[in-house]
Amino acid sequence: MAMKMTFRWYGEGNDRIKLSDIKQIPGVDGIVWALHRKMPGEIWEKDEIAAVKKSLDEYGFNNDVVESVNVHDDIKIGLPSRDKYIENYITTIKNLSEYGVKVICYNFMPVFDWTRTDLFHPLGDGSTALYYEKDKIKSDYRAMADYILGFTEKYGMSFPGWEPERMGRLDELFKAYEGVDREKLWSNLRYFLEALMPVCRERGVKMAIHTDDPPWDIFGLPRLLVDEKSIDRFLMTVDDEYNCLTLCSGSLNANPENNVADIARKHADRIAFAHIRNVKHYANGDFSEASHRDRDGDTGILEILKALHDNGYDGYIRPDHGRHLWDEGPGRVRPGYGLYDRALGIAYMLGVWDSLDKFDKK
Ligand SMILES: [Mn+2]
Repeated sequence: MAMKMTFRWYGEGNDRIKLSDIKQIPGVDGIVWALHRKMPGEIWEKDEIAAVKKSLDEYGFNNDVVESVNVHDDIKIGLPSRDKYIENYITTIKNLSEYGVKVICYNFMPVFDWTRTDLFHPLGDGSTALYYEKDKIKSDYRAMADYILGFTEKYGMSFPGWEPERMGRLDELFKAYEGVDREKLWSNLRYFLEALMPVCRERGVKMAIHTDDPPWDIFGLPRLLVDEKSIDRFLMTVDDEYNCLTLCSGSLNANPENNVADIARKHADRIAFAHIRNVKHYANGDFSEASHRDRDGDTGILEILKALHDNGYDGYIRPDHGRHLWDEGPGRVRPGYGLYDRALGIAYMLGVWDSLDKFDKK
């Protein structure tokens, strides 16, 4: 079994990139997809899933990986209503499995999904990338949310995890999370996964949690999947081959102390999906995303790929975010999800992988 390369695509009418463009990138086996108009907690219906599968089939892409089926806040908070939303989630897993889905990527971050302070930060060579300025994420969550939401409104885009409907209730959400400390959040995550595991086993669907981005608490909200120790805890808490990780190299390495290759080596058998992205660190704690080339950042892309390869990794990989190149300015591209740099990232990763296959036989 070989590693399977994938490419994230936001769907017909929701992504400027066409499946026919992606088809021209060498080595892409599958599309990482989602029903992006679904609110967390809603059931994904069979006919909706079938329609996406059909469009991917036409290009010979597999639909094995979904990113994301978002988790309703009531589940993360641990409200009595969580059982109803967990039932819905289970129905969605069953529906997805009927159309061949094998991995569901999700996250368990309170209130905010990924967080950045500049979506088009100039890198000095004419390209731009996502950027995190540490000083801007101190106490005023409203200012950060306004920046991201202002962008989505201006360009008519919605981002996963940044649904304007949810963000409109920010103060209310923060209040609802008030009693949820780190241990409570761990136990709510465990409750959720233990409810899901029987159906995952029965249907052959792996739940692959995305590591938190960035990997530290923000605005007083706890984050769980932040380093090697917490990942150990997560995998032991629900020790089931269907309870897996989405190893996101860029998220983890936003903390320069995280050695992503070590984590990949240690848990290769529980990684169902890998997001490969390079990060460049600045002394003051800011970070910028960078090209996939190992030496353009500090994440250790070569070490990570070798760690996966050495351990016979046969899961899914995708280039995570890319820079915005050539004509990919604001309004013309989803931040982080342009065509060109992700295609270059795939070429780089496959170059490394093919070389390891050929010259580094174990
Ligand atoms: Mn990621």
